[in-house]
Amino acid sequence: MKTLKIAIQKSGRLNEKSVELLKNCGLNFENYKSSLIAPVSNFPLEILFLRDDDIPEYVQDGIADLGIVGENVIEETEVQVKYLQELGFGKCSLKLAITNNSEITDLSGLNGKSIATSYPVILGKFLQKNGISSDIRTISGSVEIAPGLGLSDAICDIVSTGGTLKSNGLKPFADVMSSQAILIGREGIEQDDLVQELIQRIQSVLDAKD
Ligand code: PRT
Ligand code: ZN
Repeated sequence: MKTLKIAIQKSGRLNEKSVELLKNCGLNFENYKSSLIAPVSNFPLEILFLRDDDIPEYVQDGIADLGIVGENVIEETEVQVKYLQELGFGKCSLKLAITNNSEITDLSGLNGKSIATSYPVILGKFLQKNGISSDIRTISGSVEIAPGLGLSDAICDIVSTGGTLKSNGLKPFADVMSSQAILIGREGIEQDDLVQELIQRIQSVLDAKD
């Protein structure tokens, strides 16, 4: 019998809820922090624990059949994968933000300005759609400190409570995309009986929460 593989985040904001969801689906597995693969004892499934950034490509390339990852990461990596189920956790927004004393008042004010982000692909498409031409500065983390350091005029980053923006003297200015954790699968995998069984179990768990 074949064994499916599902990739979830090894540690970070989506790890705990992903593990909890799979356990609530009745799947038995050990969740050792040290192991990268956990076999499920009562379903033909293996769980791969990965950096979230790697999950979309692993699923696209068939190294994993399924994955749980934020929509922001899927869109940024521009992969060909199937959206199977919205999971309702990991909710956040990708927003443009400016300093509290910024003179920018609308999107067109970003023309010719620099924007720091870890999401150059999504931001680039958003700016193009809105006819704005800015200098995108890609940095991999601590984006919120960029304006204070004089590295950029604005930022585009993930916001959930808004606390990080506030404590860095920034204010949200425009919504670029909203995101949540999504169950993705490689193209065609949704036809598989085992995948359908798993999606049904996930949907029952999510329905029971409503
Ligand atoms: O190690 P690995 O690469 O796997 O993890 P990571 O550090 O890249 O990602 P992680 O664990 O931080 O986030 C995983 C996913 O959770 C993201 O891709 C989003 O889909 C989702 N998510 C939900 C968030 C947040 N909420 C969030 N608040 N991701 C990041 N943040 C950060 C944000 O970047 C900012 O620095 O939290 C800060 C803002 O939070 P607030 O509450 O102050 O607004
Ligand atoms: Zn990551």
